[in-house]
Amino acid sequence: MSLNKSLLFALFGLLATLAVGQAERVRYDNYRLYKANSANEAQLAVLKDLEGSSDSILFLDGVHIVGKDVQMVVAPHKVPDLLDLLGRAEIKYELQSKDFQKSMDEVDEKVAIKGRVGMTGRADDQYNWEQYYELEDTYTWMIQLARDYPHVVTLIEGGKTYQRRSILGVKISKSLSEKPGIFLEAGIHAREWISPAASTFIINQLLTSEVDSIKELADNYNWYVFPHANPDGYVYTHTTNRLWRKTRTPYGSCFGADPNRNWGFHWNEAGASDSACSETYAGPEAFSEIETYSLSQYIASIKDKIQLYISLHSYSQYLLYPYGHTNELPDNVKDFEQVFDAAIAAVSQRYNTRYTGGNVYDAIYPAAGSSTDWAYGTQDVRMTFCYELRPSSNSILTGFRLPAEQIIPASEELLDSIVAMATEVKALGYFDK
Ligand code: 0X9
Ligand code: ZN
Repeated sequence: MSLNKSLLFALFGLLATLAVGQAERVRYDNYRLYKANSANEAQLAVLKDLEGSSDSILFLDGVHIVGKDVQMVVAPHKVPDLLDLLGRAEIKYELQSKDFQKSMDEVDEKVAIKGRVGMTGRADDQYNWEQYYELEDTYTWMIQLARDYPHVVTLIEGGKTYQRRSILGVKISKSLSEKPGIFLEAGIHAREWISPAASTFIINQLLTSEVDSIKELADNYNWYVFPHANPDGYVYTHTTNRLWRKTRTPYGSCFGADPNRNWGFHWNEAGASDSACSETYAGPEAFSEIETYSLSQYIASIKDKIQLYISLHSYSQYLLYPYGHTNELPDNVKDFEQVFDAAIAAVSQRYNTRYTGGNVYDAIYPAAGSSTDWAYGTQDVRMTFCYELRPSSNSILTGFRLPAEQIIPASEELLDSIVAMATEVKALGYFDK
């Protein structure tokens, strides 16, 4: 072989390695999906121990409550050990899928083809809500909005990520006069793709809708919207592992902390883990993650301008309010209940979609260190809510992968709900602060 040729081969090999290193996707071929259920504290402890110790088992739910189902995606080599452990602890379980990859492939999510947005300027190339987008596409769209609506849309930055990406947001403000503020945070959990998609739907509606109730929302409030509170995680769900949840900070042999367990209010007191391999790792300390730290600094800088804070997650169709670290109720719980009732009545109006919920600790599970608890507990934002969007809790195989044709209906009903929420929050006087 000539020198040139062998050099070429070497180069090709190097490029191939680089490409593989960057782009190879995690697959779940022959992984099994099990559902287990603990009958007592001892059994719960066995499941908890597994959750923090093995990344051959991906827990799709938190392990916090006796009697609550937990879904586990189990690597083939780990199946015998797991069944042995469950058997010895007499924990009840059921096989849900023999091949998790195949089950996932049966659901076509529809993802935007990279580089399509704005490439030709054709109408069907426009950013839309019939598909999911990559981070870059949404950022490009937001930057264009600031150009298209120079007196209304301002780009804001909630800091940088571990991998030095920008946490980009938009402020929507229709006039310079003082107005109450609504903060909308989405995408803090990377795999919950409906959350950023719904947030950009809302941005678009606030800017373009002719519907009176939506025009009022746009006219009467300043909006601060961050579609991607965890950009590194979101990029990783596109390039590598669709089911990634956390940030991408390396911690020993595992990666990432749970950015919704990392905020500095009763941090790590309940429903969070000390193990870096856990999906609910609280991090080594409060605000260890640059994403939560820098976004919290931004929020603190405008805290007097925000009266309502909304965090978007999926899935299960819940609406939640503080607290996550204790079953004690917030002092204005009566007001929370009143707003909650109006908001969940409104969410079902259009498509009969049923939401439930209440205070985090009782309605779902203990979960300390969330953004909404921090905003309520330390920033004096007196109305903070968390939506768990579609699908419902029994849609195990769709779960975080809500088909794209549901982005619009899920977002429409969410906006109906937020209209009702804002109306109620206003009636209670919270926007007068
Ligand atoms: O566990 C979570 O962080 C949320 N559920 S999810 O399935 N999206 O991970 C619930 C968080 C609710 N807690 C607060 N927002 N306080
Ligand atoms: Zn979430």
